[in-house]
Amino acid sequence: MEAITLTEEITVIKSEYVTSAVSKKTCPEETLPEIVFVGRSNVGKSSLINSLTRRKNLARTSGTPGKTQTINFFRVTLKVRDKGQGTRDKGFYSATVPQLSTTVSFYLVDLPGYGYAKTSKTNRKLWAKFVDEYLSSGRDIKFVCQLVDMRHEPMESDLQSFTSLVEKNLPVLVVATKSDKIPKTQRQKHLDAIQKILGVDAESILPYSSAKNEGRSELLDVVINSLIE
Ligand SMILES: Nc1nc2c(ncn2[C@@H]2O[C@H](COP(=O)(O)OP(=O)(O)OP(=O)(O)O)[C@@H](O)[C@H]2O)c(=O)[nH]1
Ligand SMILES: [Mg+2]
Repeated sequence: MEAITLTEEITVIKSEYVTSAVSKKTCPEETLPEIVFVGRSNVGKSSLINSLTRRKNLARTSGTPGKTQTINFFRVTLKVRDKGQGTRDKGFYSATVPQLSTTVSFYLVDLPGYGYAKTSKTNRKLWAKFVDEYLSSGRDIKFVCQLVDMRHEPMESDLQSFTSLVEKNLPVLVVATKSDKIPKTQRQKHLDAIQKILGVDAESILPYSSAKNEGRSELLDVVINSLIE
């Protein structure tokens, strides 16, 4: 009989749109842990929320930058099943400890992007103001995903955004999006450039493809760890 260790199994059991906010006051009253997505317009914030929840149109996406214009809250419930230690005999699995399962609920928070020149200056200023107000409001933000397009070096605006999150003492995970657009052999080079410009170590960058769901289980692991700490 061969002894094996099985890891946790994470399943999204519910995901729903809750509300759109444009100020601290219009954020949901119900407090839940929050995980936030920031980045340039068109970097793939809303697509990542759909990939994570395995929903096609939970968050609205577009090929044209400037799609998301409000702070959008999505309530998500995950089931985590700790399969425990087990033994496998001729393909049959028998657990030696009871299987435990826990459910956790939290918000995924989609933000308007920055850096899109075609949106009016007034709008951009307004978005930046309420996003900053939200990020500084003392809500229960577990961590923020700073998205950068894996194909390009981070821009000045990305560095500014990243620095401002760090200054707010928010834990930040850098997510390098659209990884499917770069051949596997080229990826490390791109990750190195991002690492260097943002001044983070390799473990703080997660390559992600919403098109292929690459990076999904790694990000779900980070989510679970942030929630159970
Ligand atoms: N190939 C590929 N395309 C992607 C990926 N993620 C997003 N896209 C595309 O990028 C475009 C922008 O995606 P969105 O998710 O709307 O981007 P956003 O960051 O929410 O943009 P704003 O709401 O305007 O700030 C869409 O055409 C998506 O299909 C990905 O992982 N791979
Ligand atoms: Mg969006």
